[in-house]
Amino acid sequence: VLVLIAITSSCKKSKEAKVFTTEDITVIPKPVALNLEQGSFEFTGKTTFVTTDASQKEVTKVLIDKFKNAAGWTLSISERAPENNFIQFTVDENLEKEAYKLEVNSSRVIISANGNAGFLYGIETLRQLLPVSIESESVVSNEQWQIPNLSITDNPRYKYRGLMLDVSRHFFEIDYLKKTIDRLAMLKMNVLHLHLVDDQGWRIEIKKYPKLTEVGAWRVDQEDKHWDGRDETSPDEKGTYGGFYTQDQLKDLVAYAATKNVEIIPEIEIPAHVSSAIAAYPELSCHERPIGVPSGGVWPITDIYCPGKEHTFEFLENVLVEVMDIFPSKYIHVGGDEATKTNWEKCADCKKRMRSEKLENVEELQSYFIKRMERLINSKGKLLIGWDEILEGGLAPEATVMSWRGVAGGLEAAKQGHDVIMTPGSHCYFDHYQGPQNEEPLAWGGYTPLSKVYTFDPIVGGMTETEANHVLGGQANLWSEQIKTESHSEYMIFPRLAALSETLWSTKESRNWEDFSLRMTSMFKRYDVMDINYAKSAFLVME
Ligand code: TNX
Repeated sequence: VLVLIAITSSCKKSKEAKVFTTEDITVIPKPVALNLEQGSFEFTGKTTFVTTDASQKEVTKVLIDKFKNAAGWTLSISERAPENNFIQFTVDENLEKEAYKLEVNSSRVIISANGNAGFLYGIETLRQLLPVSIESESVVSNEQWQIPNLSITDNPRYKYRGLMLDVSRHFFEIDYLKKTIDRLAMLKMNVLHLHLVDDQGWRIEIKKYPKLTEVGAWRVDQEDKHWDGRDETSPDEKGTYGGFYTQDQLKDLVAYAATKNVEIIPEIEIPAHVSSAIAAYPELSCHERPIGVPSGGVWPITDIYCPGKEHTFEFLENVLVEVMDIFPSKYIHVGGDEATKTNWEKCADCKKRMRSEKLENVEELQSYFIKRMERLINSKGKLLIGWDEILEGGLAPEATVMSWRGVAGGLEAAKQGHDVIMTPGSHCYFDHYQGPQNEEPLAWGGYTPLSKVYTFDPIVGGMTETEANHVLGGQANLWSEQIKTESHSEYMIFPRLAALSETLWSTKESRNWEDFSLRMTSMFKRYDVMDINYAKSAFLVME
């Protein structure tokens, strides 16, 4: 009899609603407030999204596409709520821009938000509440598409939650950028910073200066020869490795990103890391020496833009006008890092400029350079971002500082009343190793495992409240000297981006490594189904 009871109860179980416990809720980043209730909601082929708004309909696509692939259903959208089994969108004007509320009971789900960003994040949370097989590209049979009854109130800790991709040192196709945007949205990250210019390649079409991409986007090989002492490619060597994005491709990418609440911030490096531009137009440097696009190149690279000549400013202004026309972001990043200024010291035009502008040294000359760029950027209603070197010689009045050499630059900028984005190498450099070096692919150096990223905090101890309010958020940087393929890029980004997203979204009080590690095991399964080449070495460093 006992055996019979056991058999009947286990048979029954498979048809019954799943019983959820808090351990089943593995959402990353962790929602701010969550109340688990009894019972569950089950998605079926009849589940309906209820909305009258066209842009909300766009947001539902994330789940509609998933169910189409994984369950073989075409879920419908309706303007009126059916009796039960629906997902309703409700506008709540009291919520902040990216905040959302989720109320799930057995008959319906209500997502409240004050705009598309919140609705999208509500949908992304639903996605992570569903079994990981929802990520499957082919129909999964015997899955129960249930989520627990619960209520969630959620909003971000920081408004800037970014990832930088260096598409210069190695070139990545638009489709990979779109895939990355989807994955950023899954983790409620909202900025993709594109490092479009560096010594090793100019990656954005500029109509007024076609040679930037005809010449500057191509180099002889894809190996990074950094640090090996080899001189630049000779100007007559024809490049075979490279690529660039057309303006139309970038506009399309920007529009795509907007549907995922991701802002694309372009970076056009000034005044250094620009051999690719000088290879195309040698007159932009002080001594006008012809150079080729280096694959890596000698260090330091001294061929940088000449601020002695008006022509340089004309060129950059024309470039930036085209750039600002493509990217609606209120920010334009102008680099500013690692400028070796020895040529400026020897240049008659630069000396003349320094005399006429009463500049004491080359740091002040760089500051003058950046300030001129800022005037143009501000005149178009936009704001300038630069790496923390832009502090040297005096900050441009409205500049936002991206602090990479630790947090000191960010701290100083906040003290001076400037906005700051924290990207310290110690926690945010995803070109670093993330596991034991002998088991990892070659990396740039450094050691930044998942557990270390998880301890990141953009607000530094000792900041006053006013200074802390200038900290917009943080960002991971993936420099790509060593990263030649998409799958390697994925490997460096995942799983570390998950840790970063939680440090930037969730409350400081909720941070808990053990709890995060447990939720990560479910995220790894999701990555498996999504076919993301994540670093398994993350397990090796878990305590
Ligand atoms: C420094 S971080 C750079 C990059 C390199 C990176 C390697 C920064 C603003 N500049 O050009 O790729 O180190 O980690």
